[in-house]
Amino acid sequence: MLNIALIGNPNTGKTSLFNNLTGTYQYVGNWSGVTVEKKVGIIKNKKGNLIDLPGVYSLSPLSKDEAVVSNFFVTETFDGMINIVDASQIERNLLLTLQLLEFEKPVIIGLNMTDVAKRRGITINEQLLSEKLGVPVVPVIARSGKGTATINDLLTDDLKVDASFTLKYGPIIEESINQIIHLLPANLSIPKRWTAIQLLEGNAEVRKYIRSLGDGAGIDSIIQATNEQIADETAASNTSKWIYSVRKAFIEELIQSSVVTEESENKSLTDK
Ligand code: GDP
Ligand code: MG
Ligand code: K
Repeated sequence: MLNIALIGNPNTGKTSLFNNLTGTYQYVGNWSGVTVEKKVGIIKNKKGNLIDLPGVYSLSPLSKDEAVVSNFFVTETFDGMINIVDASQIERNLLLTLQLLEFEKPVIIGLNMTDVAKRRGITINEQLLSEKLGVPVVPVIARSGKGTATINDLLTDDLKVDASFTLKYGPIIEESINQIIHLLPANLSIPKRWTAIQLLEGNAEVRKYIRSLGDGAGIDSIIQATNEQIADETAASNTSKWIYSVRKAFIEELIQSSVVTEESENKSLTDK
């Protein structure tokens, strides 16, 4: 049985896609310790469960929804993710996507709201986007169910990572990543590079988890020294802003090559 996480920004069509991909049986409860709804359904192709995570813009927890998602990543075992991306807001949505790809598990991108994007004159070269990110990109209209059968077909037993995506964050951060990786427990069950990046960004849930495994002060001093070095030697004021700017630059380049926006006459911001 596969366990697949459904994850994306708020209001991108997660619930619509969830309902399209799962049958009538749904388990609804709360995530442990918090009053955030947890919903699990059986995928129509019977290959496993789909877990609906709260909508978030980033993994670094500022809200209890983001804490739920970070906790899920560090404590639950799952086989892959469906990342729902709003095609009409692709630039902002891809910031989360990059953090998901860094987790080194299979990702299928469900490119949703393609009808809205089309009306706004946005054309996305899915093939190119898929090549650049190393994962399948499936255009869908979650509200009507269009394209969701393709996602269903991709959820097979041999779901695998085709290409491992790596974004380099420059010499200061890369050096710190290496130092942190050496301090992480050898048998850590989550990817070390992802963990190091999240720690450097200041993900408090990930820090709590690593501390619970018994790590001492070593990691904290690397995080602090990195923050100081970034503030001194780069245009950014701290590590998390630096990491954000590297991701942003990567996304801008990606969009320049794979997204074309035409000036359309009836561009409406309220046509969802
Ligand atoms: P969630 O907040 O991510 O769970 O998103 P929902 O599934 O609740 O969808 C948010 C809104 O967008 C709802 O009004 C949906 O009907 C609408 N919606 C979802 N998918 C699409 C789509 O592909 N196209 C359009 N036009 N609207 C959509
Ligand atoms: Mg929802
Ligand atoms: K600076």
